[in-house]
Amino acid sequence: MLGLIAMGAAGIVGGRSVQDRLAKAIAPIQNADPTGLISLLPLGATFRYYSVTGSVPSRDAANYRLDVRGLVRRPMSYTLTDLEKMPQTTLVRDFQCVTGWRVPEVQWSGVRLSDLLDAAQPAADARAISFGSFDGTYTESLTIEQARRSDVLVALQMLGRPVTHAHGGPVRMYVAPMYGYKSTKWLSSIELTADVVPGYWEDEGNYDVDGWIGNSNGRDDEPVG
Ligand SMILES: Nc1nc2c(c(=O)[nH]1)N[C@H]1C(S)=C(S)[C@@H](COP(=O)(O)O)O[C@H]1N2
Ligand SMILES: [Mo]
Repeated sequence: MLGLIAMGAAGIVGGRSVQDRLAKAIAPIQNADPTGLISLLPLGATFRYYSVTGSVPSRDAANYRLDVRGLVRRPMSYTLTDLEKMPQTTLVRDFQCVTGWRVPEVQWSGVRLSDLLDAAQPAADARAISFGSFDGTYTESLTIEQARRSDVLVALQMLGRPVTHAHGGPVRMYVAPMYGYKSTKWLSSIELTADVVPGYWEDEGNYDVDGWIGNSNGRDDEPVG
């Protein structure tokens, strides 16, 4: 009881309470875990399934579309088959969430985002990308320079098989050099914008817009270099 009161007093830091941040970090786990048990387990080397919305519709080759739009000369709309026919890149990297869990050596395959940007021909004033999800809520952002890196993929495969619905399939982002929140699940749109539009957690959780792994955001107990 005393401990709880002490935590409450210590919780008001920098205008945003620790409890507030914790509640927001834990909420996505509870959304994906109606039993509430997962959030009681110690964080280990396994994936959490995150969604900021209660349920997400399934999409497959019959109805999946990825739109590339905004400040581009050639707006594009890709089917899953279109994406599968493009050159695929495979990466094996640790996957790390800012809340402290990390999965070692995860294999990802997909189309380089830079290939999709080349096809769309960004206008001269396009300096950033805003990613949309068919969950209807989640958003993320990158600068064009970050988006053109060869380790930024529109991922079709994860762990050697098609990305599952729970992991954001059929198509999700995989931004290898950044924390997991930059990798939008259930990817539906790639919009070129003049300036960076901060994403869902950058607004709601005050996460860094530049989510480089190692810049711990003050949330990660064991950053990797
Ligand atoms: N659409 C959507 N994408 C998302 C999220 C989300 O809640 N919704 N969570 C992000 C966060 S914080 C992380 S760590 C990863 C988790 O991916 P996973 O659910 O496949 O483990 O997805 C990211 N992409
Ligand atoms: Mo995360």
